[in-house]
Amino acid sequence: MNATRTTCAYCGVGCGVLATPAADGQSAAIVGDPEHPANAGRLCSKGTHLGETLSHEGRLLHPEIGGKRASWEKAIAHVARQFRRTIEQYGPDSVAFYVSGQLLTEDYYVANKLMKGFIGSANIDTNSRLCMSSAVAGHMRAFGEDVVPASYDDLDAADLIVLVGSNTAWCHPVIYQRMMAARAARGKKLVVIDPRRTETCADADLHLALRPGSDVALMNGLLAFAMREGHIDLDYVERSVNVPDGFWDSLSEGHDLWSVARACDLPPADVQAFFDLFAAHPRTVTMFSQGINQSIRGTDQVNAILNLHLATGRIGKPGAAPFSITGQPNAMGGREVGGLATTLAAHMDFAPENRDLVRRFWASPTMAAKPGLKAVDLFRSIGEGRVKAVWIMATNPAVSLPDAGTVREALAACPFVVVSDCIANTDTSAYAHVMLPATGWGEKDGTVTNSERMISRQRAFLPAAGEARPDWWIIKEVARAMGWREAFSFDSPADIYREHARLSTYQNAGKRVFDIGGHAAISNPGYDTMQPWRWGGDAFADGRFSTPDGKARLVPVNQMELGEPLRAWPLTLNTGRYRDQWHTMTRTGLSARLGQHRQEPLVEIHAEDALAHGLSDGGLALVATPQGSSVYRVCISDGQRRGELFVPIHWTDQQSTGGRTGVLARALTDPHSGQPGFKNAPARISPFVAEWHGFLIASVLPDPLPSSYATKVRTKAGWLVEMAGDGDPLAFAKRVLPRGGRIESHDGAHGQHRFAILRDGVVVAALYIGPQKRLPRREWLIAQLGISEASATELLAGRSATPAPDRGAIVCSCFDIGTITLTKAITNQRLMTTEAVGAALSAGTNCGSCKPAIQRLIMQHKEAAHG
Ligand SMILES: Nc1nc2c(c(=O)[nH]1)N[C@H]1C(S)=C(S)[C@@H](COP(=O)(O)OP(=O)(O)OC[C@H]3O[C@@H](n4cnc5c(=O)[nH]c(N)nc54)[C@H](O)[C@@H]3O)O[C@H]1N2
Ligand SMILES: Nc1nc2c(c(=O)[nH]1)N[C@H]1C(S)=C(S)[C@@H](COP(=O)(O)OP(=O)(O)OC[C@H]3O[C@@H](n4cnc5c(=O)[nH]c(N)nc54)[C@H](O)[C@@H]3O)O[C@H]1N2
Ligand code: SF4
Ligand SMILES: [Mo]
Repeated sequence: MNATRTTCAYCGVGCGVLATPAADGQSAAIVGDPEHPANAGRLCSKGTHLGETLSHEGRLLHPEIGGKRASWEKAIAHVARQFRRTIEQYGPDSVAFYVSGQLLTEDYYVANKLMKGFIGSANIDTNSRLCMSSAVAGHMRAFGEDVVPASYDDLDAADLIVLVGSNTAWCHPVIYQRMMAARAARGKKLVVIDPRRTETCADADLHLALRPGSDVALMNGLLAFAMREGHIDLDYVERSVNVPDGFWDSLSEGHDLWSVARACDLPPADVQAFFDLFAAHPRTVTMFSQGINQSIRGTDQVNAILNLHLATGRIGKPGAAPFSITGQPNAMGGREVGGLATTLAAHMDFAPENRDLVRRFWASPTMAAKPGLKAVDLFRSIGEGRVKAVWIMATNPAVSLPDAGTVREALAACPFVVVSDCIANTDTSAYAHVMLPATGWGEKDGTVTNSERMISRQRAFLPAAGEARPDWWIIKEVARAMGWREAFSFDSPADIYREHARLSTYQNAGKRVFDIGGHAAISNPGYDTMQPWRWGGDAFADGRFSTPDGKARLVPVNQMELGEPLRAWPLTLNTGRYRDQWHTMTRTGLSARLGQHRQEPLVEIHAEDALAHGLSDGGLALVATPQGSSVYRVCISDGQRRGELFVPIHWTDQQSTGGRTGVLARALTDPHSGQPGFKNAPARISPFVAEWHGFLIASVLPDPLPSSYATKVRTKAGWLVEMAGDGDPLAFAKRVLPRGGRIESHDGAHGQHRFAILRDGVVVAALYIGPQKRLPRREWLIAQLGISEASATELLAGRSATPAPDRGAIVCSCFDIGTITLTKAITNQRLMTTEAVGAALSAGTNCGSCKPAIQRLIMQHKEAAHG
């Protein structure tokens, strides 16, 4: 069968993929598309293992009303009726949509048109509010339009790349690899600004582990330095930038090197080194993401970066740009259609002339008059009973919104909740009155826009699972059932794309850069064969911006007060992502290979803090904030600053009783963008005490997992469950172990209990309980599941009688290579580059996502050898 050209389901890099479906219709061979400009054939670990996430396991296969199977006809009529009634009784602002940067542009366009143009409310917001709304607000303030003035080519052309609040090596791995390739070829400089030492720092010239939330002080300090040392591009500023009165005066005091170093808690020499690098390399790209956006001063932080680039003229030139990199595959498409409650459509806001224009174009009977509720406020309104019907599409707010506990209470109290998802059981679907099955990646058709404004096609290569339907189809059917048949008579994604393109150009006359009118009449075959293309070209290269006077604006921003930690909450909680998991794990959680990289949610902590709080590496800890608490596995890390904790965002009720980061985050938001400050919450930590620790390896899981801490991860032949609990371990074993031939051993003196269950001589489960430090290593045991010739003594010992060398924690998920194997090879064979390691062990030679980790092991070896 021929491969289908499509685009990766995950991050905003937007890599091209070639997918060849297998005969079973539930898996596919996946390789990078060598012709796609974003990745030229490369894929990261998540993209590489997409094929393992396509099975129908866990899929929602038909509509449900009140938990019972229903026909599409009934489900659509029911949703339309409930929304209509609510609107008739309480007005259009009593209903809402909460959508997602993981919808395709066509889905997004129809949802936005229905809410803003026909229901007549702007209560449609998206999870992009949690993701890059501060970047949007910053762009609007500085440029007059939300345009990202950068491309991946700029990363190739730059002499200096500054990564601010971005763990690129894990979150945008293919971009990271591209930067590293250009660095190897041309020796460009790399600076990473992040309180944590992440793998992104593995090959950096400079890492500034600044105090969290002090980025404005650093950027303003650099701007003041540039002013003092003559690095301001006066001609450019004169021609293209509007400077408010007093702007420069405000930078003349308190921005000397020492003040900046103190505010950021950095060595002055490091700050100076950064400033000198900036001064020496006019071709600078500053790439930023959640360390900047997810702050209660996110918009100011964005503008501090934009100010720097505008004042030094480092914008609109090859290799010189501020670059807000997007997280989700279609965060940019969502901006284009106006999916945020605060924008209208096609890069227009709610100014009267824009409202009028869009109203005429849509022939809208009831155009929304004003911006709608932003995500956090939207869910607050649901909780207060003002919003009475909500439709959630392609996002999991019961996990991902801040103060997720209160969000759940709001959903539980909401009279009518509709959820469109591909997966049946999510933490959010637990609250749904109606569930609508959406087609997933590989089954749906449409377009997405990546971080650099490149529009690519996603194409179907698999049949829809069960009765699943594309999101655009579901939304337009509900719109038609609500009475707007004519306006929603779309027959295909191509129909929708053409209308979207027509709106972008309708009476635009060069006012907005977003104009894809060239595709207003694209034919169906033209749409089907569309090649990846970038809109907006070299935006702002002519020094003209989308403001009335054509000039960009410097925005005065001040460093917020950071204050001292409170006695009750002595620590700061930082949250973020793991290399091999995607958000709430509904898809990456299906892959055994991706599950190997991090098998549990960890709380990373500095050794001295661990000591001070009585924690040991590998033990469990309770992390608490004023909002809530959850349990994590302790990981002592020299990459953490003192006083700071880091936890991942991925774990949900579906995988774990712990690691519930959503309940810890505060619902505090940036005043301009409404984006929550996810990266920074006051916290405390204490040991989580349990009478026993254990783990279960099983081909089928017991349900529910009856212990006070349990977290599961998929393995090749089943599951690994890490657990801790109180009470009699033998009674516990009885409850969780499946039927079958049982072998067991007990060492009462050490509190050790070991069990294995065999059926027809095949290992189906094994359970080990004891004090945690004495538990056997997992890898060998995991490999015994489903095997028939395992020996009883070996199983109970937890290791082979002729043990293979221990690999250590898996680093390379493509070739199953662990830290210990790598470290040994680096030391014994003197492998001093990632290429040499690749040649010797293959590690890092497939997707390359683990190269930064390998690089770090090489650096550690060099440091040890020299120190
Ligand atoms: N593997 C993987 N990749 C993903 C995703 C995923 O779930 N998994 N999700 C995608 C999405 S939607 C997004 S939005 C992106 C996010 O991509 P990133 O923004 O790169 O990811 P995060 O881990 O959220 O946070 C980045 C870094 O910000 C740092 N930070 C925290 N506070 C501060 C601060 O005050 N100042 C500075 N300078 N830095 C700070 C954190 O320590 C962290 O290392 O990733 C995308 N890619
Ligand atoms: N504490 C903390 N919280 C955070 C963050 C953080 O850094 N810290 N980051 C925030 C950010 S940047 C983001 S982007 C969010 C992400 O958070 P979410 O958007 O809640 O996470 P996902 O797991 O991506 O949810 C997507 C859902 O859509 C479903 N889905 C997938 N494809 C389709 C489709 O085609 N159609 C439909 N209808 N459904 C589909 C999936 O099964 C899944 O249930 O989390 C935010 N929350
Ligand atoms: S970098 Fe990885 S996750 Fe992102 S689009 Fe490319 S292959 Fe997909
Ligand atoms: Mo995101």
